[in-house]
Amino acid sequence: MTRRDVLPPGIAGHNRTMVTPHYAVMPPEGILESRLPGFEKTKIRFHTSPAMGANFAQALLEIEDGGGTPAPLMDGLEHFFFVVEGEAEIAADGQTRRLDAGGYAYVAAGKSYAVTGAAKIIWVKRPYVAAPGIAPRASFFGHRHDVPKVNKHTRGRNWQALLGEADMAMDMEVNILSFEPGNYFPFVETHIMQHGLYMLEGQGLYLLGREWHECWVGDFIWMGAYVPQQFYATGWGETAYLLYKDVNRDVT
Ligand code: UGY
Ligand code: MN
Repeated sequence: MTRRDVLPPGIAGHNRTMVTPHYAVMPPEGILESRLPGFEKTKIRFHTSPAMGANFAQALLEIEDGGGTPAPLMDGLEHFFFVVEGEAEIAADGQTRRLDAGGYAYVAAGKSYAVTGAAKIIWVKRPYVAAPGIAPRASFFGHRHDVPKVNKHTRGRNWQALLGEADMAMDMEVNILSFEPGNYFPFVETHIMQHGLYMLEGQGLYLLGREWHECWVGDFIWMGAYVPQQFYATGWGETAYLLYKDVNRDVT
């Protein structure tokens, strides 16, 4: 039983929501659903979009059994799908894989995509920024369990680079950062890159600008460019979050 099962939604939320021009903290209970053409029996809860100031869009897809995209879609964007719960069939550029929780797909810009199944899926999409003389990567699939955990900076803080790291063909990374209880960043980060963060496991305190925010499983955080950021994992188990980051491009 989770905390959310035993507390009324108003209490569980206790107004943790915060949206500023530089960052946003959004607990799941307040994120209302959208529906989109091309998706059946699917609730789409947008986490962020350019309307918030983000250079990408992120949503949680909640697909009922038998729902999803009855036909492949194509919109010129690059896409990332990560299965949080359930099982999904995801097609990328004509290739289909059945993915359980932790499975993911990268769909190269301008290629077709389709998603069906009974699942909760994080969906990231954005226009691809090409690098002169470097061919973009083709679409591909992966699973969280197959990506090595790399220890960085402090003991107990591990990174998994789902889309690779420092690959100049890519204009974004999606990483899973995991923290043993009590672990933290060794310094406050301030960087040009934006983030979309989805809490997969555990809980902690996030410093954004000058304020600390409590965050739990299912929360979304948007961090705009140059937002000072720092994290302390709290609770008794491992904490992990999925983290979008725009990288490898000079956009000045
Ligand atoms: O890669 C990152 O920028 C990461 N350390 N930031 C974060 O977790 N807020
Ligand atoms: Mn960062």
